[in-house]
Amino acid sequence: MTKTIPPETQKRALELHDILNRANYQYYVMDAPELPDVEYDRCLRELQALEREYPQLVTGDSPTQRVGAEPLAAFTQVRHEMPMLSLDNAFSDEEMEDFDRRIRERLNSAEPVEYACEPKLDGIAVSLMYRNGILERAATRGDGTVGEDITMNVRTIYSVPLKLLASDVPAVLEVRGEIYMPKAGFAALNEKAREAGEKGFVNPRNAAAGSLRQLDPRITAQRPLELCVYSVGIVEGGELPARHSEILEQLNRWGFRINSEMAIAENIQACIEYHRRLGEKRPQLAYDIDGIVFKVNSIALQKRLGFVARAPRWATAYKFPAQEEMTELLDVEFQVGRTGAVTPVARLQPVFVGGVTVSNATLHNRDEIERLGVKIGDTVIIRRAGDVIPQVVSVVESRRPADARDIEFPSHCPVCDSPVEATPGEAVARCSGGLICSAQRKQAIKHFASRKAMDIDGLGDKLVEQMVDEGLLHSVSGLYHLSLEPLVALERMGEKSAQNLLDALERSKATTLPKFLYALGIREVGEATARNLARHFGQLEKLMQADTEALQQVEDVGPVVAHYVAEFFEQPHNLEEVAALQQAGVHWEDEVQEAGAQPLAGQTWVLTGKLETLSRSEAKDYLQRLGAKVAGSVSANTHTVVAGPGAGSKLNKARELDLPVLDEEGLMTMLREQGIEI
Ligand code: 9MJ
Repeated sequence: MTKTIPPETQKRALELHDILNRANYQYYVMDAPELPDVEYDRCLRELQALEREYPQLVTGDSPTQRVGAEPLAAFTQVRHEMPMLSLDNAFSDEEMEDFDRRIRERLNSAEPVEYACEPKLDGIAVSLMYRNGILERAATRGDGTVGEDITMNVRTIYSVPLKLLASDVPAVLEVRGEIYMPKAGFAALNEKAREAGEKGFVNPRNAAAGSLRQLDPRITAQRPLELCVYSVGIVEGGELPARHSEILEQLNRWGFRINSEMAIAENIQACIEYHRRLGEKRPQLAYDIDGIVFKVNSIALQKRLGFVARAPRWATAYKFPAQEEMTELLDVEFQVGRTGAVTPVARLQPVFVGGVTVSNATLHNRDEIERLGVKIGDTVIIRRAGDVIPQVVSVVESRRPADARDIEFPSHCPVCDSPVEATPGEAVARCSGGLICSAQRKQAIKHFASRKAMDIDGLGDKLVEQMVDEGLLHSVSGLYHLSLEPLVALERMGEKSAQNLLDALERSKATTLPKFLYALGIREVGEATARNLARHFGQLEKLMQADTEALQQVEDVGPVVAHYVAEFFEQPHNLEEVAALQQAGVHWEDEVQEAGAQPLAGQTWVLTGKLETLSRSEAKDYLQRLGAKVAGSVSANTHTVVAGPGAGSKLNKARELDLPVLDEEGLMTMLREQGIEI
């Protein structure tokens, strides 16, 4: 038997609805959170507890319903009483002017027409039906006349009001808009899918569609979907403003998210200008758009203009160049990068996409080829968004030719024939040839010469390739042994540019420690890390001696970076190169170490035997304060051993390894010299 709900409980439940609805609105619609998270959670838990006690309180508009209801067996069909329209397209400024001219002719007016401008979201069009302010039904557009009932899924989206925020709303209000997935949410979702070994979605639009098509609303609830509204359908029992832009503002006050880029244009030229401006801004927007929608702003004029077939005469979508196109995968080549990473590159039948002609696209790595299931000869979809390098996003399997070939990942480097090795747990396969591999050498030299590294003017990529190919240059340090004659003998190199290059090389010798470290091209050591390393250690020698533990004392250096740095300075050929560079005259001033200088940074000390003046822990503390690591056993990495009376095997080992040994006296002297008062 259900318990009767006491009136004060009913009242409290409604109060909690209001608090939570308003908090959702501030957070998800207005991007201006008001209620602290803890308070939100507290109210939600209180409401959940009430609903557990009185299940009759669980209504479709309860804020607790966002988590997703039980799965459905199938979607039911919904007929749109007022058809959901499609839009005509325009692809050029001229077509926009034609659109405007047709409108003014039909209105028999020489006056400019005012338009509302809205980014055209690339998502799924939906209709939301509110009765007495409560969301009753959500449906997809479908074919414009019949769509699918996705109410349970739509309720999980926080920017969808379950109840409108005012009481003066029309008794029946159908609101239309787009459900979409912002770019960041899409990237995170795909990242998770990839980690789980799943396929992921091709683009945010497909991800939004797939998420809404889930029969289990609890899955939809996990997806980062948003709603943005742009028109109304059926309205009964209430009046709306006379202009489209004002209707949107009204909808916003009632609880809906509208596009913050929306603007009003006084005439068609202003529309064209808006389209150009948003086209530039497109890569920075948080969501995908495929054009701009322009609508006659006056509802009275919209009514006079009416419709042709399925599209209104009073609106058009001025499209941007497509960011995705189909083309043929002609071949796959493998490029070797600076760190030996072997990257498959798709050679494509040239195609115009995202405003440029694309003939190559990255395939990233072996896992990506597998994930896409792509073969040579396939028709593929290429995406180029903003300045991002073109990607192969999917394969059109229905178009696969009979003679499509598998892509074979090379077992040996295509440049130097050294074995290609896959690191466990890493998607990237690498050429094991190191600097034997001319591809890696070329990249290392290009990086060394680049502006943020040694900044060698006039040493472009082509010239580096030419010099390595002609056997003129074998290493980074070889740059400083170049002479005029062989340079002049190179194709397209005159005496003047050869001399300019030698002068630039000479100038580059005076550098800074951060630039030099960055120039070495140690894996994962970018400019910022190089700067942190230089500041922490002050001198190259100290950095070179540092073990991984000491390296991790540096800001932003974790175990991975520490490993790469330590490994770099363990390899004899790297040490030879560094020495050769210094010998050739590359020099810098030591860095001023950051506050709390650590002169023993990078050193490992060992304490053994009995100490008399200091306790063991005091000695350890002082050494650590100076940046040393204090270890329990002696190895070749040990910098100094402090031995007191009774020292045994550790002292013997230190002697064997010819390590510096100090007695307590010596330790005290050193500590005092470093400014420690004992
Ligand atoms: C999108 N997709 O952003 C319309 N749309 O208006 C906007 N779509 C539309 N308006 C009438 N902003 C039919 C479709």
